[in-house]
Amino acid sequence: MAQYQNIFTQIQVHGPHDMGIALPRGDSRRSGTPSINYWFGKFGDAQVGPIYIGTLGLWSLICGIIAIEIIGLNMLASVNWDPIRFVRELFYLTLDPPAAKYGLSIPPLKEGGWWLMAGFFLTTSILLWWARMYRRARALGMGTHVAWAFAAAIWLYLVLGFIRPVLMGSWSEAVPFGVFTHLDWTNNFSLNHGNLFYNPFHMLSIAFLYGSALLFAMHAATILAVTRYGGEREIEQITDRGTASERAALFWRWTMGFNASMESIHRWAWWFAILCPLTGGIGILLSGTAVDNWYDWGVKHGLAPANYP
Ligand code: 07D
Repeated sequence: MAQYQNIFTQIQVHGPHDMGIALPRGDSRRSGTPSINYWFGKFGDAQVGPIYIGTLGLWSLICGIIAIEIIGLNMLASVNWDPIRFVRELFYLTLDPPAAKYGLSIPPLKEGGWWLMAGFFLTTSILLWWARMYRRARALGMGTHVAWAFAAAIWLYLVLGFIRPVLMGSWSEAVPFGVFTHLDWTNNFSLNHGNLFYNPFHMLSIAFLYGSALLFAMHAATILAVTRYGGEREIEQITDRGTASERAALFWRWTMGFNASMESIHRWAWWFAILCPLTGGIGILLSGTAVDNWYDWGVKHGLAPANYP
C-alpha cells in the first residue's frame, strides 16, 4: 500500500526565493544570492542563503581563523614545517598550555605563550558568536533559548580553560589544543582527582547526556511515526482530536501512563541538554579546588567502599 513517506518524495516544489523578513534599522544586509540545492532539499530546506554575517559574525570568524592559524602553524612548526608529517601525525600534534612554573603569568611564546594567545582568540570568537546568536534571535522577534543553551556549553568550556585554571593559580591546569592530547588530558584529570566517576556532578552530567539522547530518540521517533498524519506540522495539530498529536500523546499515555505535551517535550529536551554541561561545569570547578580526590570523598560520604580492590 502506498504510504506518505516524506523522505522519498521525489518532486521538490519551489516558489520564489524566500528572502526573510525586513531587518531592524542599523542591521547589516544579508549576503549572497540564494540558490536551490536538490540534496540540501533531501535533508532540510533546499534554499541555501542568503546568510547574515554582520559585524559580530565577521569579527567572530576573524578571531576563530586567527586561533586556528596559531594552533595549526604551531603544529606545523613542531614537525619541522613538513606538510606530509603534518597530515600523517595530525591527531598526535598539539599546542600545550604553559608549564606549572609560569603560574598565571605570561610565558615566552614558545613555552605556552602561543597557547595563551590561541585561547584568547578562540574565546573571543566563541563569545562574539554567542552575542550574534542572541542578536539574530531578537531581530527575528524570537526568544533567546538557543543562545542560552549555547551559553551552558560555553560555561563548561570556560570552566575547563579559564575559570578553574585561574582558581588553581596556573594556566598549566587548562586543556591542550590537540586531538589525542586533549583526550590524554581528560584521562589524567580523572586519575589526578581520584576517578571522576565518583564525582556526583560527573554522574549528573552523564545522566543528562544519556537522558538527552533517550529523549531525543523518543521525540524524533514519535514525530516520525505520525508524519503520515502530518505530525511534523505541530502547531495546527495541538488542540484537535484524532490528529497526529493526539495519537502521539495517547501512544505514550497508553504505554507508560504519562505523556508530555507538544510544548513540554521541547522544554524537557532543552533542560536535559543544558543541564549536561551546567552540572558538568560544576563538577570540574569543584575538582582540585574544593575536592581533591573524588574516591576519598566517596568513601567519606558512604558512596564508595573503603577497601576498594
Ligand atoms: C566539552 C564544552 C563546551 C564546548 C564548546 C564548544 C569550539 C570550536 C571553532 C572558532 C561537551 C567550543 C567550540 C572548540 C571552535 C572555531 C572555528 C562540551 C564541552 C562551547 N565520561 N569526563 C564529561 C562520560 C570518564 C572527564 C561530560 C561518559 C572517565 C573529564 C560527560 C563516560 C574519565 C570531563 C561525560 C565518562 C572522564 C568529563 C561532558 C563513560 C577519563 C569533563 C559533557 C561511560 C576519561 C566533562 C564533569 C559535554 C565534564 C566530562 C561523559 C568517563 C573524565 C557527561 C559517558 C572516568 C575530565 N564526561 N570521564 O557536554 O563536564 O561535553 O565533567 O565512561 O570536563 Mg567523563
